[in-house]
Amino acid sequence: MANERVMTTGQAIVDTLVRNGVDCIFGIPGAHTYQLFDALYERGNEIRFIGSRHEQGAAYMAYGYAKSTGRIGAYTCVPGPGVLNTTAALCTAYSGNAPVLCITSEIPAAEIGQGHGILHELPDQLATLRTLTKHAARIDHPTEAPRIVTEAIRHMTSGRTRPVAIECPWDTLGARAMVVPAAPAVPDPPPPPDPAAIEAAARIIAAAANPMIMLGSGAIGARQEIIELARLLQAPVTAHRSGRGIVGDDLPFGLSFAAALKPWLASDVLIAIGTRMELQYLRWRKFPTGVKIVRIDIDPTEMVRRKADAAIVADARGGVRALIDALAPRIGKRASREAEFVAIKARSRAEIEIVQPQLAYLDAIRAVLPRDGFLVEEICQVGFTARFGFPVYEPRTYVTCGYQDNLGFGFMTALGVKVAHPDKPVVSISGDGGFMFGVQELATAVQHRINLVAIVFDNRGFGNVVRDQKNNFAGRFIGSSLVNPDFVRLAESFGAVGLRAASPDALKSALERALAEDGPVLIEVPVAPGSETSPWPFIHPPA
Ligand SMILES: Cc1ncc(C[n+]2csc(CCOP(=O)(O)OP(=O)(O)O)c2C)c(N)n1
Repeated sequence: MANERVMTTGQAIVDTLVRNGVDCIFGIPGAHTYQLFDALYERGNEIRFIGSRHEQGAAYMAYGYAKSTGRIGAYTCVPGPGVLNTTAALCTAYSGNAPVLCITSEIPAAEIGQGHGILHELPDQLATLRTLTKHAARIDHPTEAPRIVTEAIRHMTSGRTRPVAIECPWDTLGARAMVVPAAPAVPDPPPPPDPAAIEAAARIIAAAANPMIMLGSGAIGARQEIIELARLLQAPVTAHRSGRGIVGDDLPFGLSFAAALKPWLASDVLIAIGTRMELQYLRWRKFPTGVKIVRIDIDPTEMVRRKADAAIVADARGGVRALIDALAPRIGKRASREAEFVAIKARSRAEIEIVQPQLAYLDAIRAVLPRDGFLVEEICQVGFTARFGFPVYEPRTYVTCGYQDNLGFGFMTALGVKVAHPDKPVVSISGDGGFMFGVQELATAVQHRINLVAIVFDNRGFGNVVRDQKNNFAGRFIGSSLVNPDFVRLAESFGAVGLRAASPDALKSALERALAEDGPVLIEVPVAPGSETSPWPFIHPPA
């Protein structure tokens, strides 16, 4: 067969990555991965390496790359502590349905399972990786590398995308053999929608007076079809996190979840597309009497987790197209409800106006960030508010951490978003607490000229915890106040630009300036501790 040649396993892995379109890999080298890094050095024109300052940074960057593009986000790290340092990002990729590929090493092959206490040994690393990913495998010989890497990529990109991991023992990475490359991975075709399920769904939906459409990240590929469905039904569309921007907040049908709660309580059918329905089941926790649920999801297990009255196992695009085809002949042209939805949105905006100062800062960011610019949220007062208070216009441009809500993911993830979109503005918003989880990656931003803007809202504490301890524990504050560096000088010491903005207007000017800079920028926004209005009544309304 053509192209076969003698390669190390490291070379065979890198060759397979290149054949599968991986053009960038994040990571940190070590003795166990030298052979992989040497192979990356050889193929430096085809695959860019970006070194981080902590493995968690590399894995979050891979997550940001994957989440914002839908393409493979790859990272590499040493085994044992290196791989364990990436596990928060791996569980984020799992919860965010992101195609993240972890490539790591192992102790020498013959030592695995012996318990001799070899450098970086874990009791069972492969088992650990299997619990954090959709698929994990070990490469035992150079000849196996093309097949095992390709197979992992096929698993990752078929059906519900989720992270996968590959490990290769230290000595095996350097072993040589005649290697036959494999053809690039071809994802399994999505299941075709079952006509009986489509018929059941169409019957339910055609009889409904007030259907609502709910979107998750599984709906990202079906934008046109979903807008067509919303128009046909004159139905409002909402999303919780990753589904935002598919139906933009500037379309009459696109309702933030704050705006969608009231219409939800008057709904008779929920059409849930590529979503776990966290909003309905875990946040709102209220169901209108007699409401019927129609689900379209590529993950069959979702239909077991939360039962539907009609369950369509299909990709969003195929499923929604089949549904429209079945519905169109049954329902005539419906009167436009666009004015009604626009009025609901305006009322909701007036209601959320009390969430200050967060909303004013988000308005300032939205005024400057172009509609296709990226905002990476965080687990902070401004980030929570952004979920319902920051309008999103394009799919994937609002980057979240899925259901993990893991503090600190934002800034590191934003670096990966910017690497994937060098020509688009990328803004990360963090609290002082969360930002410091990844502060070392300011060095990565400067070294690799990753020109993002990091806005740090400094309220000198874990603000959310401060509020909870004040309200629920009679002000018995513990572990929630923070002593911080001067963030402007901190940024400057890394070689980044540091700015301070003490009002929404000042943030607007600072952000305009920051986006014109040729380098990463940190903008510190001082906020009086405890001064933020709680956004929680809009996210998790009282029962
Ligand atoms: C990995 C992780 N650790 C801890 C928490 C718990 N937690 C949630 S919010 C929060 C405080 C966030 O503080 P900061 O980043 O300063 O934002 P603020 O709420 O002050 O705006 C903490 C500690 C978490 N969600 N994730």
